[in-house]
Formats: sequence, C-alpha cells, structure tokens
Amino acid sequence: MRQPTSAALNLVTKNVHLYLIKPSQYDDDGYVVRHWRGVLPSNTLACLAGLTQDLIDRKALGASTQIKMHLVDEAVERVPVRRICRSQRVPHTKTIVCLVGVQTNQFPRATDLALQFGQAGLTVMMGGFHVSGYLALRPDLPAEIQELISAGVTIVKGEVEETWGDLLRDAITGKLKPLYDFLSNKPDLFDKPVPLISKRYLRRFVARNFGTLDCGRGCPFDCSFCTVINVQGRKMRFRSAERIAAAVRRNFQVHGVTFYFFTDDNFARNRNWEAIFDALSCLREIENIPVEFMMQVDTLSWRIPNFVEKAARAGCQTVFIGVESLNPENLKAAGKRQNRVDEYHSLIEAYRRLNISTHVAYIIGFPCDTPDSVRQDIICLIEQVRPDHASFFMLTPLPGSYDHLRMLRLREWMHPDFNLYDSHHEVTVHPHMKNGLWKENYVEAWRRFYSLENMKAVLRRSASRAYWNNLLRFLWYRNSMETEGRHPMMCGFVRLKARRDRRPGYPLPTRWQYMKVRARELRAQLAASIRVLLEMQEVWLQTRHPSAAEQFVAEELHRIQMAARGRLRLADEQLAHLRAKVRFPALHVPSKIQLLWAKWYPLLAPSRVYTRADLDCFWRATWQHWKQRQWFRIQPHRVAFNMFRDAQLLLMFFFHMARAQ
Ligand code: B12
Ligand code: SF4
Repeated sequence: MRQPTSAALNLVTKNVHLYLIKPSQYDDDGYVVRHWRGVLPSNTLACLAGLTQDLIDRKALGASTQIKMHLVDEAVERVPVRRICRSQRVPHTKTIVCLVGVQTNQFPRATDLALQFGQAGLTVMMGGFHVSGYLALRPDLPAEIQELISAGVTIVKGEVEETWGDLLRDAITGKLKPLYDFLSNKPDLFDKPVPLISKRYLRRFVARNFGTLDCGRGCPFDCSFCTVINVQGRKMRFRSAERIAAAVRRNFQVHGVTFYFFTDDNFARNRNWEAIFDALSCLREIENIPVEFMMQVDTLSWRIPNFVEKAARAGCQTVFIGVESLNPENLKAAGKRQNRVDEYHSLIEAYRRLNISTHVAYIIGFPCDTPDSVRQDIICLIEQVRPDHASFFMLTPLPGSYDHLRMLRLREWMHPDFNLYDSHHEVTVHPHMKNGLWKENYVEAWRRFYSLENMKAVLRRSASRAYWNNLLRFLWYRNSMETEGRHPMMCGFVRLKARRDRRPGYPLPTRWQYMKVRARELRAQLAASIRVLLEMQEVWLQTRHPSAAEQFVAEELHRIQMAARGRLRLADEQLAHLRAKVRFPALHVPSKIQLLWAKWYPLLAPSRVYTRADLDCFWRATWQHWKQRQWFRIQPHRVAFNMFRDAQLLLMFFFHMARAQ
C-alpha cells in the first residue's frame, strides 16, 4: 500500500466525515424498505469499518487528518441526507459518502442517494456486487453507470482490502478518478483487518450478540446463476485462523458477541477450514467462550473427512446449503454438476446427527420446472430430504452471472427495473409458468414448507440444542411472509416507512392520505403478527421437549398406572413427583390440593398444557357473539379467566424463549 505523501493537503482538510452507507431497496409502492429491528447485520459495512479503523489507528492518512466514521444501514435506519449534506459546511471539513455493498436490487436506491449527495457537492463513491458484477462481464459502460459517472460519482469495481487507503487519500485530495478497477487484482486476505463490530450498530438488530465475519472469499464451482465466481473469483483466499480467533475473543470480551454468520459463500472450500475450526474449538473448550456460528457450504461438504465433526466441535449451529433443485436436469442446465440429488438425504442426516440444523437454498424457475414438477419436488423435499429450513428464490439473471450475459447476448427480455432483481419477483419470462404462475408456485412452495404440520415435524425431530434455534427461525420466516409478504432475508421486524422517502416518479401523498393508509397497514400487520405468534405458541405447546424431571414424572406415572391396571389416583401422581424429587432436588412437589385443582384448571399448572385449541375455540366463539351483537352470550368471568390463561401461556412462551438464548 502507498505511504502517505500529501502532508500539504492536510493543512486544508483537517476533518473528514466518512459516511459508509448501505442502501436499502424500494418496495412495490415505491417506499424505502426499513424496519425497526433487523435480523442480519451487513458484513460489507463491518468489513469497510474494519479497514477504515485500521487506517485511523495507523494514522495512515496523515497525523493531522481526523477521520470520523459513520455507519448507516438503511435497512434499519433512515439516511439523514440533509444532515450529511450540511456536514461539509464546517471549515476545513470534507464529507465523503460511500455507498457500500450495493446489490442489484439496491442499485436504483443507491443511484438516487448518490445523485442527491453529488448535487450537494459531496464526494461520492459506489461499490459492491452490482457494479463489480455488471462491469465484470461487459466490455462497455452501461448507461446507468455512465449517468453516475457523469454526475461525478466514482465507481469502484472489486475488493479494496489493499487499496482502501489509496482511495481515501484520492478522495481527500480531490483526485478521485471516475472508475477504479480492482477486479484483476484480488487482495490476499490472510493478514488483512477483519470486519469490525459496532455496538451502536448492533443495537438496531433483534439479537445483539450477533456478528458477521468472512473467513474467506471465492468459490471453485461454476454455477451459471451465480455472480460470486466472476467477482471474487474461483481461487480461494482466506484469513488467518489466529486473526479470526483474536477477533472472536475481542468481540466477546468487549461487545458480548457470541454468535456469528460466517458469510463465505462456501466455507467447505476454504483451505484454512481446519485451522479455523481448531482455533474456535480452543476458544470454546479452553477459554470458555461460548461461540457458535452458521456457515454456507456445498452439497459435497459432508464427504470431506472430519469436516462435519470439527464444525460441530467448533460451535456450528446451522449450515446453509445450496441444493437449488431436486431435478437433475435443472442442475445440469445451471452448471451445478457437484450436486447429487440421490445424496441429499445423507447430506442432511450427516449434519443432523451432530445436532447441526440444516437450511437449504432452493431455486424455482429453472428451465425444466413446471407447476406440477415444482409441487412434487417440494413435497419430496419435505418428506424425503427433510431439511430443517428452506429458503426459496426465483431464478434471477443477476448482472455478473453467466445467465445474465447469455440473455444479453441472445437479446432475451429481462425486466429493465433492477429494483426487482431480488429473487422475489419475476424478471424474465418462464417457458412453462407464464402470467403470474411462476410467482404463485414460488409462494406456494413457501407456504407448503412452512406449514404448521411441517414445522411441527421438524421440531419433533430436533435435538434440544437445536430446538429453539429452529423455532425462532420459523417465527422470523413466517412473520416475514404473513405480515409483509417479503423474502425473510430482506425483512426485519416492524416495517417503518417515511412519507417522503419515496422513489422518484411516485406521487408524494398528503399527510392525511398517508396516515390513513399507514393506519390500515399497521392494523393488518399487527393482526398478522399476533396470528403468527399464537400459531407459533401452539406449535411450541405441541412439540416442546419435556424437561428431564417432567419426563421422569411421566414415566413414573405410566409405570404406576400400569401397576394399578389403569386406575390412577391422585396419591399415585404425588408419589411420582416425590420420587422425581429424589432425583431432581430442585423440583417443586405439588400438594394434593394443588394436584386436585390442576386436574380441573390448567391455569394452575400451565406446564401441563399441550395445546391452546380450547382457548382458540373460546375466542372464536366470543368473537362471533360480539360480531352478531349477542352480548348476553358473552360470559365476563370466562373472558377474564381465559385472558388470564392466555397471558400466562404467553409469558411462559417468552420465558422459555429467553432462557434458550
Ligand atoms: C452474506 C450475504 C447475504 C446476507 C447479508 C447480510 C450480511 N450478513 O452481510 C443475506 C443473507 C441477508 C443476503 C441476502 C441477499 N443476498 Co446476499 N450475499 C451474501 C454474501 C454471501 C456475502 C456478502 C459479504 O459479506 N461479502 C463480503 C463483502 C466484504 O464483499 P462486498 O460486499 O463485495 O464488498 C467488498 C467490495 O465489493 C468493496 N466494496 C463494497 N462496497 C464498496 C463501496 C465503496 C465505495 C468501495 C470503494 C468499495 C466497496 O469492498 C468490500 C471489501 O473488499 C454475498 C456473496 C459474496 N461473496 O459477497 C451474497 C450476495 C451479495 N447476495 C446476493 C443476493 C442476490 C441476495 C438477495 C437478493 C437474495 C435473497 N433474495 O435473499 C438478498 C438481498 C438482501 C438485501 N436486500 O440486502 C448476491 C448479489 C448479486 C447482485 N448482483 O445483486 C450475492 C453476490 C450472492 C450471489 N450468489 O450472487 N445476502
Ligand atoms: S457453489 Fe454457490 S458460491 Fe459456488 S458458484 Fe455455485 S452458487 Fe456460487
């Protein structure tokens, strides 16, 4: 990396506000998508924050240049456009805005932001997979990119671990070029600064102990729908195990982070996997740092000697696997030759045996898919392959993938609006699923997989370590689909909208119009969220694993009942509890009176409730009476009683959920 050369410029610019902004996407009504709480923090933000902090610590941009870094993730907070534009008005201050990690579906929003900042005279740069992939396979400059460059926005192609300092120096001195191309110069990651966790940023997410880290980049395979190979390359690069372990240790001690999403596209092909797993195992076993993680792997990973065993020992909680399709013809067409459909079940079992949850990625819309074949394949996925979770995607020709290049060359129709390239919209014409049938089948796949029956089946076969992890993911996924109809990976909790954050070209509603629509939406979303919560509570009641003491009491009761030839007296039940007390001293032994009451009032023994069906039935009937104005049929004492029971069950649900975290 070049050393600081421009001492003179520091006399002019003393303070630099560096805004790293991860843009969001517009929804189908043109509003910016934002949530009160997100689920997955952005790794690109963390990566660039790590690189910047390293420059600051080393004073690599000159001793007198003060860099103030601001992280803004538009998925969970509003971009303070006016404040950012004003920040440069202070003398000797420069504001640099970086639109980071811009994916194709975020490109239209990123463009609108870039143009606003550019008009205010700020220095603006944009990077990420869209620009890198779009320009990787095309010799020409597409019109959208040309427009940005003409507006003074600098476009950065490729990864910047070795060039971030140079870029910032050019930005501070006003010498930025219109386009930087680092694609052919991929950085070695081994000893580069690791992604930096920010506590302030994590506060905007559901789980504050959640961090991200990319332990390596690249993938040796050849899938035609994937952009990774054309941007990060086929040659695997990786970080040192010692640096990863040091970051995990520090993040635990300073921020309490214990769970990671290792964002590598294919951890199994990271040549350093064994050293990384060993280092994590040491942290867990010797330093008592309870680190856990999820990672992405390929379908052959389970065959790598010791891989699954070492992953489990290192704290792997979930693997995300690209099975993509159950139809071998589809896999062949997509160049995914490494996937063997007949081995999928063994693959899932290999991980499940060691209590690692399995989450498969499944694409709908390959050339051989038809409505019938998709339906059959999803049933087969649920009944025979039996993964714990599935994420469905609509096949999308992402710029930077061979699919996109082929369609461009053949001049096939692709939707001109990149905002829709989120694998959740139809952006091409499918030969066998026209007129909305493709989306219908895609939505049906989600519904079928996340049906109450399948969720219960998954939870019943989950080991207790994986149980709450699986249940919470179900809650997140169902909530995303039922409340907003959005892809869970692009959704958080409680949708927020700002009246003015609307896509250019959409009318700006008056305050009154906006409030009316929002009130309706919020009411519908609240109702959907409550429905999902109650459904998940029922799933939990029907599948929850009894504690060791509960199990013991049940077995004792059964034994006594058998001995008494089917007659069970209250005294027998108390005897079972007393025996359990000998083995589990902390167990509360109910008195005879309590047991008697508990027989009639589940209220006094909520742990014996295994369904909320009677409650649901009562509330449905009460609601009917209310609607038909038959108020005399509503019994206030029963309403109060059942409200109390409901509150008690809900508390118990939350209590168990919190205890599992
Ligand atoms: C992790 C991940 C996610 C996570 C994101 C959360 C997280 N924890 O980060 C989740 C699961 C939510 C996700 C969701 C989706 N993802 Co995703 N995801 C990834 C993945 C595997 C890793 C991202 C990452 O951390 N990369 C490492 C960072 C450091 O790389 P980077 O972003 O490219 O940044 C480097 C450079 O580009 C550069 N840079 C970036 N920005 C800037 C800015 C400036 C100014 C400069 C100078 C440099 C610069 O510097 C960085 C360091 O070198 C990538 C694949 C990949 N290998 O990157 C896919 C990927 C980004 N995802 C992709 C897609 C399509 C999606 C979804 C649409 C799929 C879906 N329907 O769910 C959604 C969209 C979500 C959204 N709206 O953001 C595509 C994007 C392709 C495209 N052209 O848009 C990718 C490339 C995967 C693929 N197979 O093609 N994803
Ligand atoms: S295995 Fe995954 S990361 Fe690798 S090329 Fe295929 S889709 Fe992309």
